[in-house]
Amino acid sequence: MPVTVTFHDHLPPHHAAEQLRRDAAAGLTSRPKVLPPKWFYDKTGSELFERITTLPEYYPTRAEREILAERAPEIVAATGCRTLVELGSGSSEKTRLLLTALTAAREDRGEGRYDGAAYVALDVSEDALRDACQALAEDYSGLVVTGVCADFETQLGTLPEDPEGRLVAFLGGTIGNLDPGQRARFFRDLRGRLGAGDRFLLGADLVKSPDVLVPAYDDAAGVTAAFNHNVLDVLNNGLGADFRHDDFEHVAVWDAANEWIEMRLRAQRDVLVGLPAIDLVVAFDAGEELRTEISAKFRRDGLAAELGAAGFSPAGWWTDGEGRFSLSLWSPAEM
Ligand code: AVJ
Repeated sequence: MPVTVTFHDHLPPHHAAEQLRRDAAAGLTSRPKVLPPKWFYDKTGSELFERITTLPEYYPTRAEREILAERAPEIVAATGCRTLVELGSGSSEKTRLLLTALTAAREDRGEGRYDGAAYVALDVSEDALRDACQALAEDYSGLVVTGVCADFETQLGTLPEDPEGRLVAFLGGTIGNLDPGQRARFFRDLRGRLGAGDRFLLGADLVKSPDVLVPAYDDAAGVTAAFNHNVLDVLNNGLGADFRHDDFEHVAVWDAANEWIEMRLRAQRDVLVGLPAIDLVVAFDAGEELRTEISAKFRRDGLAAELGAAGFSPAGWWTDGEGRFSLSLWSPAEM
């Protein structure tokens, strides 16, 4: 069987560079100072994140993998979909558990293992997208693989349709990086683009004791601290800035009112930083913090309320054995 990979690039030229300029200019002049977490993931940051997923303290990846390893066939059977769409080209391992289940389910129904079965990955990073799609196409020969280079917060309309149903998966707990307003907009936008036969599979980390949560974001080996500090290199490399790692301390705090973890970089002394590419000089007072990430944790009823408000009905709920992480399935509600 030939390897079939198609790419569509929907990002305007210089999209990332322009967004970085905009996010840095707005976030570093606001009070408190903030940066969106998407800037963690340059090459070094993506490698550091892969190391985080293997740390003893960082349970979400293992918990989600456990659910998929045990339940992928059941989850996929509950959907009947022909196409797997992944928002974020993700860890290929989890994708494989779903794809293997999806193609096997079609074979069980007498539809031919790969007849029309398709995988679509949507990601802003073209490199990550190409690597993920190529590897999958080689291992699932005959599967139709499409890479869509686009931003899931604004460009969901670029996803190809499938009259036989798309299972749109948003895994890894990345939904927790969006604040409640961003989540509401994303869920509503996605709902508006789904047909009656489409389903939404969401991986969301669950509220638990801060004694477990905080170490997951402040590990003993310091890998998460290095991941957090790396965003300063992204600003240095992208904007010609002169941030120094040792001027800032990694901080992870549990915000009990909002039920999210915040990662911050705290200035160790008064610091002046130049960002020539945006013609900006930023002053940090000693102790002042830059918020680099929120990672929200969820409850079943809260998720049902958020998705219900966006026009989804619950169609399945699975957790790992210790109840740490959830996978939930949602259908477009009759409207
Ligand atoms: C990839 C967004 C799910 O929030 O847990 C890991 C990123 N940040 N350690 C998360 C992250 C700090 C991660 N997500």
